[in-house]
Amino acid sequence: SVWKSGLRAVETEETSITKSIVHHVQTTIARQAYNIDEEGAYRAIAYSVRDNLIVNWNDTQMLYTRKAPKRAYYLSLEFLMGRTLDNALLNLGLKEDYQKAARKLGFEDFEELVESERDAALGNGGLGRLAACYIDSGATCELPLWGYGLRYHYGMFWQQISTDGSQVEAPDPWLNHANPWEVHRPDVSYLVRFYGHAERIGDSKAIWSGGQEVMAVAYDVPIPGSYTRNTNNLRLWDAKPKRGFDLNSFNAGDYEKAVESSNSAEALTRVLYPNDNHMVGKELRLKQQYFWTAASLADITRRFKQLGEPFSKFHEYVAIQLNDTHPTIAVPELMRIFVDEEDIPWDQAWEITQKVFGYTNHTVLPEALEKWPVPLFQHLLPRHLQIIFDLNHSFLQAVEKKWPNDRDRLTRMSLIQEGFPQYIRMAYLAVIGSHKVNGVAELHSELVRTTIMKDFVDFYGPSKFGNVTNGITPRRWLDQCNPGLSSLITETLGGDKTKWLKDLSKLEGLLSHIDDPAFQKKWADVKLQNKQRFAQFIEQTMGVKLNTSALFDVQVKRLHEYKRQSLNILGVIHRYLTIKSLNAEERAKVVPRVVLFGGKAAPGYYMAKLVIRLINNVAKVINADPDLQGILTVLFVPDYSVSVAELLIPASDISEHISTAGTEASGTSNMKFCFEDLRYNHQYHPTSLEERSPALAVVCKVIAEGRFGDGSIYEPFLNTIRTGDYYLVSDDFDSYLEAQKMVDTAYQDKVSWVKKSITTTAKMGKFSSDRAIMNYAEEYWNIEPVKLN
Ligand code: 26Y
Repeated sequence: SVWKSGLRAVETEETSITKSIVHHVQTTIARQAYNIDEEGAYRAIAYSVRDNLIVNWNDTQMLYTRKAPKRAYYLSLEFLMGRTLDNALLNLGLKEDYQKAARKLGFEDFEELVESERDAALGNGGLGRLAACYIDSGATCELPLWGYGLRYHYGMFWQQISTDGSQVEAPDPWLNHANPWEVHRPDVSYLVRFYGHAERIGDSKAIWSGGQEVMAVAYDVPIPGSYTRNTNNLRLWDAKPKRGFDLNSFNAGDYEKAVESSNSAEALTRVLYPNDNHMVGKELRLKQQYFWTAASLADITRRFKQLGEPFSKFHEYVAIQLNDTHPTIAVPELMRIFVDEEDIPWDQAWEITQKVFGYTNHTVLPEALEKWPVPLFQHLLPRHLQIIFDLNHSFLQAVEKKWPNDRDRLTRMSLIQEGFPQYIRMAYLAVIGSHKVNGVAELHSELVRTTIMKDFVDFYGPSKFGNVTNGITPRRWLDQCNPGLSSLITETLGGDKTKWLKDLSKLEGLLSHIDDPAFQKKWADVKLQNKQRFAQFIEQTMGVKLNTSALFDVQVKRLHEYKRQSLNILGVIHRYLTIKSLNAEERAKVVPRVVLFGGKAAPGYYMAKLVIRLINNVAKVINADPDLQGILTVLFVPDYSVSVAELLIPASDISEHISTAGTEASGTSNMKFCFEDLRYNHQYHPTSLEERSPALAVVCKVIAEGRFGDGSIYEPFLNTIRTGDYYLVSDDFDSYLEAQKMVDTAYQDKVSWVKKSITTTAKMGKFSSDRAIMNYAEEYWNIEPVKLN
């Protein structure tokens, strides 16, 4: 076949694959081949696949070292990877061979083996999953691109739903199971300092000493490209105490304190903070940010130094992308390395620094913009605070020069927000430290330019502020999770999967088949099979039967007020009340629906958790009502994750993106920017809920009266709608119901629905993360592909 010959040292003949698996059964996991369970078989297969990845990884890294191209580094505090085995096998083109080998060893159902892998859930949601898609595309596009992140011992929490319908969080100790996909590199380690004191010497340099030192140790995760041998690296840092434990305390006879101090070092990479789009100013979180950033920059500068080039050329070899403001401390850290450690004059150091960094903004929500108290910085990172104040000083001088005597402007643009305490505005620091800033969708980037960054656009000019529309990897999100559709597309487009999988614009070729009834039938059959696959999963895990001929209406995303799961569930209640009021004959005409919710709420987010509770209790009532059987089913799928998404998304007919206009960074729908005016109306011309939406008033009344369990529980939620209604649920409720009616009508015309579905897929080409990553490579990083043969 096309691909097999692409592997070098590790043979891919079926017999040698079997041999390699058996070898790992007997050695790596130390068992007998005849006495092995699913989990053991999964691990042996994973180690065998990893052998292939490592050979390719080594060759790729040697090639990059030899050719010394400019490299890009993606700094992200989150990489929401999900499972690796299936993805790696597909990218290598070895899935069938491994399937056959597994069968020989007595494992008929390969998917079951694949499912015994745990998700690597090192991210919250969109931003973390984006990072995972981007490193897949970086490898596929053969770009010299590495990711840098943290090796959290506990990933995103495991969400359970208690009997009263509430979210309960449990830890996710994913590393308690061996992780075959990482390579521990104790030889790659750096010391990272915290606290201590900074003493100025001269007018720009300083010496930072004392405090605490923590060791950062590298764990490398190979990232295979799709149908290429190029295999990139995701380097995750783990924290270790400098010397096992604190020797000083030990010698002083305080064994417990010694161990305690080692605990505090290891606490750094203990857990992923489960907040999404909401800033919580915890010291440990800032420590994580600096620890990861400092280790990554130390590693990047060490690699640069091996080239033997002068630091004046640093930006010709290094591009660093800041995934949101989380790594912004990298800006003063690189200045510290240049000025304090490498003796580079301040002005030159600043010029190079700005050329190195690019900053991606993912939100305009004020509550998500990072601000850190100056006193905390002073304590934890005294040298960085000096650098930030020095940078701010010369930046404000430049602003003053451009707009003399404009005090308001200086106050607005300062890196420091005045007050008690003062705060450091991380987004502004990221902007002044970067050569380019981008938003993640056309609409969002325009909002960045005209709202939160307006003053900076005036100062630097518009060319510094661009857009890179987000993308997703078609490998995981089409080929891997929807094999039925993938095969149908391949057979329709001429038999070579790699052609469209690596150039997604080729999907447009589907349009010429859109009127072919046989093709339409196959397309609809794939959807039905995906619904059946998902229904089976739901029956096994939740004991609920789903009507697979119903319209599957899905809203899966983090629980957040701005995303308005509230609007959806209130609409569901309205639908329920409407159906209840119909007679049997009318009911038979209703378009059946399965409404699926999924997503986690930040553990401290009271209102989001209350909405989860409401959804679950509405589901309980509706699903138990014989009048609604097969017509309306509502489910909250617990513990939504990458792996659940891979089952659920292919089964969906519609997906709801109903956030308040302008709040979802990557929302591309043409909602109007009218929320300011509407909020003004609420504040100054308060009208009752009955006036704003009689239909919604009834729904709220029914909740309050206790139809879905004790109504008083939901009072705080209902009050957010009755008064203030910051997220404009009542303003949009009636038109939301109208839109849902249109969906029902459209769904009844099966042929036209299938055609809509085909058109949607055919026009998805632009949203491949390959296009997005090439956009970054060309316009932000100035890097080029380096192909491994
Ligand atoms: C400051 C900290 C608490 C924080 C932590 C996580 C702030 C933000 C986040 C996560 C943000 C996030 O996931 N944003 C999403 O990024 C996606 C990729 O660009 C967008 O598609 C999505 O609209 C945006 O909400």
